[in-house]
Formats: sequence, C-alpha cells, structure tokens
Amino acid sequence: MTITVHHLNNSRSQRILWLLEELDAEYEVVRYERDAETNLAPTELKQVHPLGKSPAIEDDGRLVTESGAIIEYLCERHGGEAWLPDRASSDWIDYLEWMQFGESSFFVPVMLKLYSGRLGHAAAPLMPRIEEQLGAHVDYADSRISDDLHFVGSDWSAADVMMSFPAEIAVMQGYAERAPKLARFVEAIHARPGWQRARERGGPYFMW
Ligand SMILES: N[C@@H](CCC(=O)N[C@@H](CS)C(=O)NCC(=O)O)C(=O)O
Repeated sequence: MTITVHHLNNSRSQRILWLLEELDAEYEVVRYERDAETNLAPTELKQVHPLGKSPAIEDDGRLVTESGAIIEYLCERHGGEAWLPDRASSDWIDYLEWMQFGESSFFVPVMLKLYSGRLGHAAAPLMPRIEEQLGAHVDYADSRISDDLHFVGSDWSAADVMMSFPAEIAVMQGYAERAPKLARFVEAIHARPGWQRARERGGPYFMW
C-alpha cells in the first residue's frame, strides 16, 4: 500500500522523505507551499490535521503526525528494524534521548529566537539568554556525536533521521565552525543517495 506524505516545502518533513527512501518504501508526496510573506503553511493543511503542520502521513487508513511518531511508525511497520537499536542495549537509552531532544529541547531556543527576532529592539533584553541557550544546545549535540558521525551506536539509526533537521538548522544558523561534527553529520546525510532522491521528490530545500 502506498504511503501518502503531506509535505511542506522547507520543513521537517524532508527527513520523513529521506527515511522513506532509505527504507525503499512506496510513497506519494502531496506538496504544500509556505506563504511567501508569512512563511506559514497554507490553510489546506488544516484539512489534514487541525494544527495544519507538516509532516503528516497517511497509511493503511490512519493519519500519523509528529515527526518522531512517524519515524518510529515507519521503522516498525515498513521494514526499518535495522534503524532501531536493540531494546536491551544501552544504545536504546541514547536512542530515547535523541528521538526527543530535537523537538522537546533544541527547538525551544530556536523558536524563541525566530519569534523574538521579529520584535526588533524590543527583544534585546531576551536575546543574550536565547543565544546562550541555543549555543549550549548546539554544543551539547555536537559533543554527543560519535567520531563516525552517529548519535546512537556506530551505524545509522532513526535518531540520526530525527536529528538531521536540528543539525541542518544549526548549520544554517551559522554554527558549522563551532560545531564541526554536527556540520560533518549534515554533510554525511546529504551525501547519501537516499537523501538526494528525497530532495528531488520534496523540491527546493533551504540552500541545499
Ligand atoms: N513537533 C512537530 C512540529 C511540526 C511543525 O511545527 N512543522 C512545521 C514545519 S517545520 C510547520 O508545519 N509549520 C507551518 C506552520 O506552522 O504554519 C513535528 O515534529 O512534526
């Protein structure tokens, strides 16, 4: 059965397309374009889910939302067992952390910076704390990538898929020099044929 991906351009949804390519899954992409002025998703996405956010997938009569849930669902139901560490291993504990870190922790300072930045001078008192927190989260992620550029164990895992978007954001925010492993992690992902095929199907993606 074909999986449908509701894909917003320049978004977290890119990592779902990447995983689908890695799993060699059959899928179709329904594309949505951000508003050129507000950068928000079009209202049609609210017909898919009340929050109107991407990614969302439909499979086997079910809607699945939230990147982490989608990634785990695809690994469990579409042949991605090799992308999930053994539950009895200590890698599993790292896996749990890195599946949550991006959406639960890293994106707090990222979003604060994005929205406060629109306040101009009014945001000046907030900015040092936001910048300090963003830098601390980037440094922490960089310190936890292994020398072979993985967040869990020594091979690709669902946690790397999950962390691909935060790592790309860090690079785009100018942290490549300060976080060289994170930058090399992004390069390693973008060099994968599966990521390149996903990029073709998803359309323009930031500067990559
Ligand atoms: N925690 C959610 C976040 C979903 C989310 O915020 N998606 C963004 C794309 S990066 C979105 O749809 N933004 C459009 C909007 O808010 O209008 C997930 O990981 O799936």
